Amino acid sequence: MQRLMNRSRKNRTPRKILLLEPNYKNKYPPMGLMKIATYHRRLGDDVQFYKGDLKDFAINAIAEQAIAKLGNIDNSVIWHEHKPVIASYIKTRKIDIIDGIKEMTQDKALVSACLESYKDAYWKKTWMNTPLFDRVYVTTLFTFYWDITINTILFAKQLVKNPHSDVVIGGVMGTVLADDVEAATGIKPFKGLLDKPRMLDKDNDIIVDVLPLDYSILKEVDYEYPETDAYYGYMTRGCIRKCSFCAVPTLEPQYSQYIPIREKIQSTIDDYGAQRHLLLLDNNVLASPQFPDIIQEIKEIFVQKLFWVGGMK
Ligand code: B12
Repeated sequence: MQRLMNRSRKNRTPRKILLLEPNYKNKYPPMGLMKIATYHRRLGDDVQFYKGDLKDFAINAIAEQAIAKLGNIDNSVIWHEHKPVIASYIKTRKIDIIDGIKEMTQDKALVSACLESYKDAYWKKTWMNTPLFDRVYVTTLFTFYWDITINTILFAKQLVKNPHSDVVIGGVMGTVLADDVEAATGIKPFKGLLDKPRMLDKDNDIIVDVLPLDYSILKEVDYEYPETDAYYGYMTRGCIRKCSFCAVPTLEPQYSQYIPIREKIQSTIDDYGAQRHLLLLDNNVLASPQFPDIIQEIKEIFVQKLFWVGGMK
């Protein structure tokens, strides 16, 4: 697999990838996006995660662009230190906010004009003319978070060049209500799991679903997931039943009765350190004929601590 990844990474400039989780309340971090983060980082792409107020996201992104331009005008000032002030000016349009900044530079007129142009770009919505990302992934969860999820997808469309190919939707709501999501946004969501090669890109064979989670993306957002400090995973997939009221047969049509978790936990420890809890998101673990094996593996990992070095909490 490594060889394939190296080959695909060659000759390609890193893509700018944004992972968006709509700003709904949820308990567990978005595992789908954490896997997609691992996928893109392994390909050498530049990955950013966001969950929060979308207006603030846009303003911050424009402030970043302004800062890059200001660096070209006068590189004696560390403009990054003034990002909150610049963002506040873009947001409020209050000119006196940037008085202090102008005092720091010899190029007052140029700096003023630059900041004004980025403030105008936000208010006149011309910032959308320059795509900020090569691809934006939007995850979805409960169908009762319809409005906030659709608004997030509509926002994502403004951040890329070709919304139809560059905005990628997946997860529970995107799968269960795929046609409605397409009607509301014009984008056809991915249905179900990313469990086959070439689902996101045609030039590599990586299967996203089996990748370890990238925990580092969670540090990029202010949102605090109630269930933190844990290894997240599954030890089965799908369900043996096909109840008419339940979305699981659509989401995970195949029942996998035992998915070992040892290696994933080891790789989380190696990359992000030991976690306190194990949170399994299985649908029907008790239906598994290998339930004793599942419990045995958990015991070996956590009770007997058979395999890892590097400590645990
Ligand atoms: C864990 C879980 C919970 C957790 C919280 C989950 C969370 N993330 O915060 C808890 C236990 C709290 C919970 C509660 C409830 N849940 Co629940 N829950 C689940 C479960 C088992 C997993 C959801 C999850 O987080 N999956 C993690 C996923 C996102 O990671 P993944 O599998 O690696 O992702 C793959 C794909 O989804 C896809 N993908 C994911 N994101 C993306 C993004 C992109 C861009 C792409 C391309 C692909 C992609 O690719 C990934 C890799 O293969 C699902 C059933 C299921 N199997 O999905 C039910 C489910 C979502 N829950 C359901 C329900 C009904 C509930 C409750 C309403 C139950 C109740 N009556 O109280 C409550 C609601 C709580 C609330 N008000 O917030 C229903 C939702 C139905 C609906 N209409 O929305 C489901 C589908 C179960 C069912 N039986 O139908 N739930």
